[in-house]
Formats: sequence, C-alpha cells, structure tokens
Amino acid sequence: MEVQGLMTLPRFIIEEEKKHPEATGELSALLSELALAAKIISLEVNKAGLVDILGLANAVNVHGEDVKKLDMYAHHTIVKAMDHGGHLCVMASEEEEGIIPIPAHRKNGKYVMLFDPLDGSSNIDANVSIGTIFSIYRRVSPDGMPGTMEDLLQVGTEQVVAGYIVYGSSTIFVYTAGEGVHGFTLDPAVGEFLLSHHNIKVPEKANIYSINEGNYKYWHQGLKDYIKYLQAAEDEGRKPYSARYIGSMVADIHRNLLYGGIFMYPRDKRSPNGKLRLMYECNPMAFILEQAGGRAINGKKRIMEIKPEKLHQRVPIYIGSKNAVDTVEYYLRKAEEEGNGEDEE
Ligand code: P6P
Repeated sequence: MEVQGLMTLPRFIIEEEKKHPEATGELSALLSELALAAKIISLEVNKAGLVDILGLANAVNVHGEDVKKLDMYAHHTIVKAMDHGGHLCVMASEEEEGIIPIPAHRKNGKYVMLFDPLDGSSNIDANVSIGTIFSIYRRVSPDGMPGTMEDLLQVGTEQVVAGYIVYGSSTIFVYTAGEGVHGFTLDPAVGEFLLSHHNIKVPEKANIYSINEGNYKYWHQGLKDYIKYLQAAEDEGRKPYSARYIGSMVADIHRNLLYGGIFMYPRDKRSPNGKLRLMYECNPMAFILEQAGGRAINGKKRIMEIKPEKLHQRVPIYIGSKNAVDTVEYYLRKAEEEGNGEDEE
C-alpha cells in the first residue's frame, strides 16, 4: 500500500484489511481495543515516577517474581479493554496462572490472545524502556463457546497477529498480521498512533549482540565459541560486534530490529530452558522478526515450530538478523558434532 500523509493505526489496519474481501473487520476492532489499552498504560508508565505507583505491590506473580504495581495495572487494563468487545473467547497473561475466560454474560469471539502485560518490569524504577507483548490466534474450539486451553496452546506458525508496544522515549506500537511489520508512534498531543515505520526489514548484516554475559560460566561451549567469534578475538582483520544489553526484551529486540543484531537468552547449565516464555514472549517476537526478514530459533529449530505443552513454558531463544542467527546455529551444531553439545555437558 502506497502511504500518503498522516496514517493512523486504525486507518492503516482498515486499509490492510481491505486487501482481504473475506475480512470481517473483527481484527481491526480487536487491534484498536488493544491500542486503547496501550495508550492508557503509556500514560501511567510515563508518569510512574511522579505518583506513588513505583515500588512493590506486596504481591508475587505466578512465577514467584515480585510484581510491581505497574505490572498489575497493565494486566488489568488489558483484560478490561479486551474482555467485552466480543472478539476474544479466552486470554492468557504472564500475570495469571490459568486461562482468563470472557465474562459469562459477554459474547465469546473467534480470536484468542496471549500477552505479557509489562515485560522488563524489573527496570521500571530505573526508567528503562519496558513493553507489552501480544500474540493472537484464531480459536480452534467450537464457535460461541468459552475458549479452552487448547485454543491457547497453539504452535507459533498459527499466529494471525503478533506485536509489542515499547514504552520508551516515545511509545511505539509494532505489529505484523503476516504481511510485513509496521510501527506506529504515539502522538500524545492527539492521542493517536501514527505510522512511523512502514514495512520494517531487519538489516541482514548485524553488528550488535545482546546477551547477559554475567552468565558466561554457565554457558555451553558452542555459545562460548560464538561469542568469541563475535568479539573477533583471534581475527584482527575483523571489527568486533558491539555488545548492547538493556535487560528488557522488548527494548533490546526493538533496537536490533531497526539496527540489525542478535538477541540471545540461551539455555545454560543453570537454566536448561533459558528464561523467556514461549507463548507470549518468544513466539510473537519470532513472528515479527521472521516477517522482517530475520530468524528466531531455540538453538535447534524455529521457535514458531515448537509444539507448546504448558502455558508458561520457557524456551531458549536466538533471534535477529538472519546472518547472525545462521552463524550461532553453526557454532552450536559444530560443538554438538565435537561432543560439546548442550545436552552432553
Ligand atoms: P536477565 C526482564 O525481566 C526479562 O523478562 C526480559 O525482558 C529480559 O530480556 C530478561 O528478563 C533479562 O533477564 O537474566 O538477563 O536479567
């Protein structure tokens, strides 16, 4: 689509849907409801330092992590914004152990949404960029009924829409519906998300790598060899990569998406499945990066081909520019062939 002048998120979604005569407009409505929730969360995130919303809410989430008030605020804002529009039949959130049903008196729609309401929340008090991540599927259970765990535990290749909102120096809504990746920057003056990044393509050549090097002693050999390669330690003729790690997945991946780079949260000797969640962190980010021309693997296969078993299951992730992911895949496989694989050690 040729974009002329100011293009708002709702108008862009409708223009995109016009390409599909069979589209009912439900997806447009769903994304517009989510955009409203994002504006409300952005308002709170941006004034968090000014009101007593910082600090712990004396609660812990399902994973035993301290939940800051903004986490819960974001979670409740999204549930309230999305549970009555009639487009969803069930939801799931990082902040909720089980499935989130649609209220009994409301219509059960044909879509399913999984989300991380506020990823990177441990950075809230330091005013570091944080984000919301979402993943949307068509339901697989009979229409009209309440959604089920089966609707939620679908393989990543079945996603119809995935995206994130990064709350940073500006608030940017990035999504894909399988036809490219597009970014919209919030203009707080008018309260609209305006198209700012049309058809994002991740640079194939990367020179940034993002990983928590504090875990070095737990890494498997293949990863150690790959990082040494990136640092060009033995190859004076080559410029080393730059290390950039914010510790907020949405912020790290957003930067790498625009500049080129690889983000890794690998399995290691302490965390055999890494740290990040398949259903509402890795799958949506994988859909976005693949649509932008990049790759996303767990070290052995495409993230989006992993058959989910549990709602909150963790998977290792290597995601970003194609040539960087190809190279880490080579080093991991080489270590495996030399008997230094991740399973051997
Ligand atoms: P570590 C934030 O807590 C988060 O879930 C992701 O946003 C981030 O990429 C990762 O954990 C950081 O984890 O172990 O490096 O602090």
